Amino acid sequence: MLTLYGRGTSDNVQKALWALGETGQRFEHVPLGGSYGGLDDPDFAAMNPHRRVPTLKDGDTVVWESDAIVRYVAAKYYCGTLWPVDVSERSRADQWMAWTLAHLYGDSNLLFWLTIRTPVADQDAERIARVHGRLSGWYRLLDRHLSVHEYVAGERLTMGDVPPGATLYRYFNLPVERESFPHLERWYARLCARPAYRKYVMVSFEELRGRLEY
Ligand SMILES: N[C@@H](CCC(=O)N[C@@H](CS)C(=O)NCC(=O)O)C(=O)O
Repeated sequence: MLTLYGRGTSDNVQKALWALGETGQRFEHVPLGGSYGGLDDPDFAAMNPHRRVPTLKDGDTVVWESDAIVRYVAAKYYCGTLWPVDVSERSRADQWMAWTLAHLYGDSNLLFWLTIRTPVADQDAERIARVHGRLSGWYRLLDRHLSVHEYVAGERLTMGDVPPGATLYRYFNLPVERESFPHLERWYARLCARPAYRKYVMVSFEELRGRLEY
């Protein structure tokens, strides 16, 4: 049995769910963390000593860290599609996953916390502008890349699209003034046309509004 643990409002869980959804594999989704709790349950802690979501269990195999889960799911269940067989194409996909984690994701997540999870009365406009400026720089770079490619690793969807693509629903729904990113927007529209993206990434974040803690 394939089981994915983690609340669907977590952007890291969304990456894993989206990848699983793309494969068409049947899997069980167990919401955990946030208002669901359960991260300190001994059974869960035995699977994932870091006690965070997402966590994947596939028979005797346990994988945690969302990008590791995306790679596992791609390699095992969508080889040749999400997981490119060609080493050069795979390294391009991998490179954008690593770049997202090292640069884009931190600012994307921070901007979400500053504008959505922080109560309006406590929000710091200067800090928001600074972080948004940095994030725009990352999206500008990606926009330039996408001006000559349909997807991040080339001309079709791969696992490389998952981490950067999963940041976009939130970004395009944050209360900030965005500059125009025509190629990024075209790519986002393509992702929005995918049933798995709509189901698992385009998820309301209202329950997180104003909540710095659970
Ligand atoms: N680097 C980890 C981050 C894991 C993480 O911090 N997950 C958060 C949700 S995004 C979590 O478990 N928070 C505790 C909670 O939701 O209660 C990954 O990519 O999986």
